Amino acid sequence: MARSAIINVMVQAAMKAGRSLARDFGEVQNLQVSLKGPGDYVSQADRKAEDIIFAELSKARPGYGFLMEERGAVEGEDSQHRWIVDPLDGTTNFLHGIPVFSISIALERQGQIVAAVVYNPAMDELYTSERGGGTFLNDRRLRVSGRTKLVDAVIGCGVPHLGRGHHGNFLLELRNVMGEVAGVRRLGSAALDLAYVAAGRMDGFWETALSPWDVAAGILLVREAGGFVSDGKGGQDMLEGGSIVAGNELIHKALLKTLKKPVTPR
Ligand code: 2AM
Ligand code: CA
Repeated sequence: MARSAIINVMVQAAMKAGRSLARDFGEVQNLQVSLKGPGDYVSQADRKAEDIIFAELSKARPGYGFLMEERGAVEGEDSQHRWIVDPLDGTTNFLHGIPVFSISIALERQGQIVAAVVYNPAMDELYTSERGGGTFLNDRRLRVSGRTKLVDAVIGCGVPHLGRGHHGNFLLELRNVMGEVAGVRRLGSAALDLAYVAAGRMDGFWETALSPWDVAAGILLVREAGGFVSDGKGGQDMLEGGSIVAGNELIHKALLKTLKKPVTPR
């Protein structure tokens, strides 16, 4: 499969950071038993991965701006382009030795996401997407699932963390959803959740209290695989608003409706 120059740049950065994360992930298991635990080690791994991505992308496209989880916003001379990067999405999984984490890199051009890479180094799964060009898992073209009814659907979600999001609201949403679907899953990496929707592994996904770098790349993956993405109200404020709902056309619509249903005792 021929990849465009910009996707090649992003893949190279993601793979290089991925090798670093994979090495550090191997060490995490050993550190689990140490007194201090792997906490500091993991923040170092996270920062190292971000430094690699920052260096690679800056070298390949000097002047582009950045929005990164650790560095925050870095202005570039080129105001048209911005990289939105999460060097380690699924930090809690990484910390616990669970191989479900990813690197997420999106390119925004004039406020629109035009290219996306999500890479899970532990499973060597590389998701790439370019606006108008479809979504790929390694070399295979992806398509969102064809299931049409919630009753057949597996839906991913994110559980708000301690001190984040509205836990009571989440329980109401979960109660609505679990009463209507075949199964609910919780991966712990929003970027991978969206990649799994793009791959048709999960039929839909919703989460709140997210940051732009958690979802920027995943949004394009889903759309270019034929799926639909909105915020929790059905609008398009996913990056700044922090809520997201994704799926194929029918599941996305049904999931939005179910999430908002007033709760009745049952
Ligand atoms: P992270 O691993 O980069 O922190 C899991 O539900 C999703 O929530 C992940 O994508 C995770 O990204 C994200 N998330 C956002 N803010 C978080 C926080 N303060 N603590 C843990 N996970 C957070
Ligand atoms: Ca994240």
